[in-house]
Amino acid sequence: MLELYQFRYSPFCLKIRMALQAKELSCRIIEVVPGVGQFNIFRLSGQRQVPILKDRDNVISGSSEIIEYLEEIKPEPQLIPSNPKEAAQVHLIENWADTTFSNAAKKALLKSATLNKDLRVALLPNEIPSSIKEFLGKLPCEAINEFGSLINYGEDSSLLKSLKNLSNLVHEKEWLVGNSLSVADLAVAAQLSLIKFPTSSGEVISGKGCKGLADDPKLKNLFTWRDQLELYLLQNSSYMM
Ligand SMILES: N[C@@H](CCC(=O)N[C@@H](CS)C(=O)NCC(=O)O)C(=O)O
Repeated sequence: MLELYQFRYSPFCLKIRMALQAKELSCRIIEVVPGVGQFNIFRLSGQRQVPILKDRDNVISGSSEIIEYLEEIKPEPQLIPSNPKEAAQVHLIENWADTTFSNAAKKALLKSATLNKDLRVALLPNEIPSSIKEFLGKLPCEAINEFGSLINYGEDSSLLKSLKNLSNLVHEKEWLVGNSLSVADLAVAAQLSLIKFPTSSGEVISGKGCKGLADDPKLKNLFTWRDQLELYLLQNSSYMM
């Protein structure tokens, strides 16, 4: 049985859960506690980040490497096209989503969380006792608002521009590259979860996200596309444990 070590709200872990769903692979999900739980991740994989995938004696870290491994053990449906031009497009989009988009989305979410008590509390791990959650929720914004001035969602923000470009890309076409689902779709949809959490994140946080982006009418298409992608994958999801 495959085992996925993850953080519940990590977009990189969501990317892997979506790939597992697409391939209809059964998997045991192991929730890692940020901090102490990462000692075990280091012991298993020699580095501290999630996701890691364990398949008997094989331990794979890095979401792109995990998806390449899944392509090997279950080639269908193919998430990396065989056509070299399409494969190049997929890798470029995946790399952009995993780096530039991911960093900008993380900063945008941190900014929103510093300004919004409910979001801040919802993002805390389940393991934190409710009394501490309550205390953290009450901290004055200024005390933790070091990111407050970093992000600007004005017309010229590069994050907003990229999201509008993506919104146009998915307007008439179901898939970002070619005519079928690829890792480009999964990588983009996964990082979008930080901008607006999807239904699969659970009712505590679903629909919450970055004020000024999650509710921007120009990005509505993009979130609808992501929600439809989740529904499409959900059809296969009864195997997650
Ligand atoms: N390039 C890695 C990025 C993974 C990553 O950034 N994981 C974050 C969670 S979203 C993490 O484990 N952070 C904890 C840490 O860096 O200590 C991938 O594609 O899997």
